Amino acid sequence: MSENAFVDLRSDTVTKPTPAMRRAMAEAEVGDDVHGEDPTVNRLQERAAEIFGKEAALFVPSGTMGNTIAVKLHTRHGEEVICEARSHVYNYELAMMAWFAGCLARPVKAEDGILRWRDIEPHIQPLSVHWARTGLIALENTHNMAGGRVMPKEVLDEICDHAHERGLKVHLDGARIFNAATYLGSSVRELCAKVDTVMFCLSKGLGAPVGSMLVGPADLIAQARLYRKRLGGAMRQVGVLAAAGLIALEEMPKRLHEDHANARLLAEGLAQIPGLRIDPSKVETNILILDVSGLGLTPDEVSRELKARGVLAGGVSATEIRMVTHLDVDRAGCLRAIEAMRRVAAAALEAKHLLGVTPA
Ligand code: TLP
Repeated sequence: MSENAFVDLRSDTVTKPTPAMRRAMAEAEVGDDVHGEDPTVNRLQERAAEIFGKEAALFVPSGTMGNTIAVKLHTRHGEEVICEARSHVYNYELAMMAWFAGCLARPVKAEDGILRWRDIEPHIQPLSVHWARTGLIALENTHNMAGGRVMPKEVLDEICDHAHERGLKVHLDGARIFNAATYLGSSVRELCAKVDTVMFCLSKGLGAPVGSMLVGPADLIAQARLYRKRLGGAMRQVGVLAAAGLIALEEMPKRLHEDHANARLLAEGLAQIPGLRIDPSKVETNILILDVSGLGLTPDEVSRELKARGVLAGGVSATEIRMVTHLDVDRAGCLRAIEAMRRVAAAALEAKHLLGVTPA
């Protein structure tokens, strides 16, 4: 990375395709995927199904579309979807489950974002004179806005077992499921063995420029293909994108541990800075969420100051900013980010002192 380039920690969505991806894209064999004739897309779908140990997979343009289709597949209009209160499907998809599937989210808050069966069970409802029926449980692993926390396999399995006993399906928003598997030293196949459908992103930590996959039973994926068309997501010679996706899927999971180590390094450095609050032991994967309220600045003000010092990060609440490590940020970039934050914090605390306010 050049000295003058920004250290971009806003998200792992900002990664640029690698040279190998660009070459594969240029050379991709293509066909009309609406007719199922794109060999590169077909290979990507087959490999995704194989790697996850499910019957079939569908290439979709975005994670949001994958989740949207999954909610629609498992529910009927007027049902509820149980999800964690900070989940992406509830907070960051423009009320898509209401708009497309006619469902209401039933958000349940969980410590560290990790829902357990005991949190979910009291919210399961049969259809009654007042209540809407629970149609689906939607989980997220890793949990983005809980700071990339990992849901352990036993927790996921327990939810699936109980849900299935009750006749309920479980969809997993596994946008970053490879990060979860890396942290647990497990495979995505093992981790997702009991969920009914899983969406994962090729375009985040795995570095592809575009694309996500929805994986599950063949009959549901066939139905998903029709919903994708309705949403305008059926594409034509899309093998040019799937070619990058194949490299993302086959090669990139191997390096995610580097992003995790960089996030931990970042968290440990930031934890030393007066006015900031973060517990590095809770940084399990590539996301960290930092409380900056002790500086007497808003997250937007901190982001502006960081940007002036060559570091990009974004606010995620009234008091917190999020930093995400990825392919295009190395250890040196993380050290630069710590130094930039040290200066921002020192200037903020100095200003607070001059105004006669005691630093937190
Ligand atoms: N997350 C983005 C933003 O939308 C917040 C990010 O920068 O982290 N599930 C999860 C858990 C996600 O984090 C995201 C994107 C999605 C789904 C949606 O994926 P896309 O952006 O491909 O629609």
